[in-house]
Amino acid sequence: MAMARQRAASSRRYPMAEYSFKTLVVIGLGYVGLPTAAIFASRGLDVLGVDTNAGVVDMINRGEVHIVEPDLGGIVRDAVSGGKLRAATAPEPADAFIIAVPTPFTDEDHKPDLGYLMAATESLAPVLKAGDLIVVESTVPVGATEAVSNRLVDLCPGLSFPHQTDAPDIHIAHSPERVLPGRVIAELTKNDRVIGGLTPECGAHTAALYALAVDGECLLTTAGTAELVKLSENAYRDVNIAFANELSVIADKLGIDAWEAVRLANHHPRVNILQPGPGVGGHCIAVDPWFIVDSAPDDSDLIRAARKVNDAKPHHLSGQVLNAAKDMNAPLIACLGLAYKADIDDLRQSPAITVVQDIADAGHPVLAVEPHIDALPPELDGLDGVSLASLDDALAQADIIVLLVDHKDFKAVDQGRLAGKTIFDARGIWR
Ligand code: SAJ
Repeated sequence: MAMARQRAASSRRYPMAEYSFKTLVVIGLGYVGLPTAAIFASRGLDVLGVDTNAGVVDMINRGEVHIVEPDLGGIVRDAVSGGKLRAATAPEPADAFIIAVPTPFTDEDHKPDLGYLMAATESLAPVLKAGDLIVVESTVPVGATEAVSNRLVDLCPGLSFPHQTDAPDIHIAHSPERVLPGRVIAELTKNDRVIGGLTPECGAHTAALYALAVDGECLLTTAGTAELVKLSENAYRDVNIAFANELSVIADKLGIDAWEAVRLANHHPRVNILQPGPGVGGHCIAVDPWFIVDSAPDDSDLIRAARKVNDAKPHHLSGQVLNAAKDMNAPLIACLGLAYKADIDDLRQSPAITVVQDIADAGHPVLAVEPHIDALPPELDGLDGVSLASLDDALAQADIIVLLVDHKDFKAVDQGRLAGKTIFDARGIWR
């Protein structure tokens, strides 16, 4: 941590002492905001977490968490019982504010929906004072951090903002979260941070804040560059997963095992193909590339094509399953896993849900197995023939088994129990 402090300090014009942080408000207590609030609290700041969901606020104030994420529960419990972390539904005055709210896209045309970001921004207006710092951690399209500054000018007539002057009352920066669900706590502190200030001082102020919690390097740039960097990281992964998924569709057609082909190709010293799967889910990789497409629609053919390949993959898989079901008499189909990836409870944008929907829409009963939830998600609840089942029941009863998520429990299945059943292993774990 000392090194990170030094690096941050060396890139600033003013001595570090100029910025001191006793209080922090984190807006949005989801997969990123809650761990961020808890880590800063564990490093000694008095942290208020803000969420519009009163149920989440109550849970956190009891020292409990609403998210499955390794090590998060203990850190939150300790921070709350130590009096360093509390939650509320509205912000209070503080030295710094981190915004970590969702930035989804609109269903119809994949345009960024900045509604939550702007609502969070507006909620800060009554509590801001000269000298405060606002950091946007949410993944946003290029230009959104400046839009935050613009919005506040109208709401806070007595204060100056960084798009107006080099020496504003309020500093604003973008510092995108880059943590991998399932490894959030480690990655929050270890990963390097890209920090894009609307002015260089905004960046330095932000680096001083993150140096309190981050052991990785703080890399200073402009807000626009930081915005594009974050989007590029996820688009890069999406394009690479699309390559693996397209290859697996081709391999299926040619009667070749895609995972074996990928494994052997990866023996080449300069080849590292990712793993084919049922498609790409989650709140980031399936969303963020569209923000680039929206900013430059005429110049983003590859990024758009990757999105289409990955979005088509669950339908390719359900087509294969339905094809096999045609030749069977009223088969019972089990789908193993609803989460968007292994060993988490997050179902957002999950391709597994699309596969279950396709199979149910074709009139087949589906036993859905997801060890991390205890009720079907709204997309599947009430869908004719879909029920939540235990792994044991599904393995005992189903004629067709579709493995959608490489959860630990599914990897551990004794393959003798699959004998006589038709298997679609979309993660290549039972090969
Ligand atoms: N997937 C594959 N094959 C692979 C790798 C992933 O099919 O070889 C699928 C997964 O099953 C999942 C999806 O892709 O459905 C995305 O999973 P992921 O583990 O690649 O990434 P996320 O969405 O959980 O987290 C990503 C990370 N970004 C990058 O790795 C560039 C994380 O660092 C970001 O912080 C996060 O997005 C975010 O919040 O933006």
